Amino acid sequence: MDYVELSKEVSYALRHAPWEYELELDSEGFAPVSQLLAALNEGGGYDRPVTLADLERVIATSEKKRHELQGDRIRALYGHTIPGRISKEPLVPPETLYHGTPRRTLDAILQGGLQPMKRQYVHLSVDVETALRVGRRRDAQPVILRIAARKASDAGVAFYRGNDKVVLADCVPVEFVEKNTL
Ligand code: HQG
Repeated sequence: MDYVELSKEVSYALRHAPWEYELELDSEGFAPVSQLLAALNEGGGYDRPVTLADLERVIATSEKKRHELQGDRIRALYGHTIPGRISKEPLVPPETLYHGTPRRTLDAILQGGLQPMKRQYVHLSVDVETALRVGRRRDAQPVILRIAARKASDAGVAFYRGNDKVVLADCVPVEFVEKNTL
């Protein structure tokens, strides 16, 4: 079983295209595990039928906690692009969060603040290392932005729980964004 491939397909189904898998997500983004397994196995892309134990293994061994099993349901914890916003648990953020982005987007962000772009929420990192990893997906030398998260929260910007490394937010106005100088 190719667990990286399985993780990618589960993310694709739960974040971007549940309709391709005949999944109906509830308001928190959960789908029945049985429906997901049926759809994955109908696709036939794996060397044997995918089981619940395989999904558990993907979650347990992945370097990022992207998915969550709860009883007989499963969801993606962040990253959604589907229309209709998945509701997330609000939180009061720490003083500072970080965002890694390619150098080429810096000017646009310093003009318009952090926008969710194609996703439902802005994705922020709890530490510089995580932000670097996010930024390096698109640029070998990404810019790390420091977000005055608690100030933004006090000013009314909503923040939500993603996973232990990722905090979600609505748009972050530019006054709370600064280039990190570590
Ligand atoms: C940028 C991955 C222009 C933003 C990662 C980013 C993360 C702007 C890009 C998660 C902008 C959107 C999400 C503005 C923001 N003008 N560009 N005003 N505001 N941007 O992929 O945060 O491995 O949607 O800086 O690790 O890069 O898939 O967001 O560069 O946790 O689990 O627009 O996805 O996780 O890109 O990544 P994305 P992201 P997984």
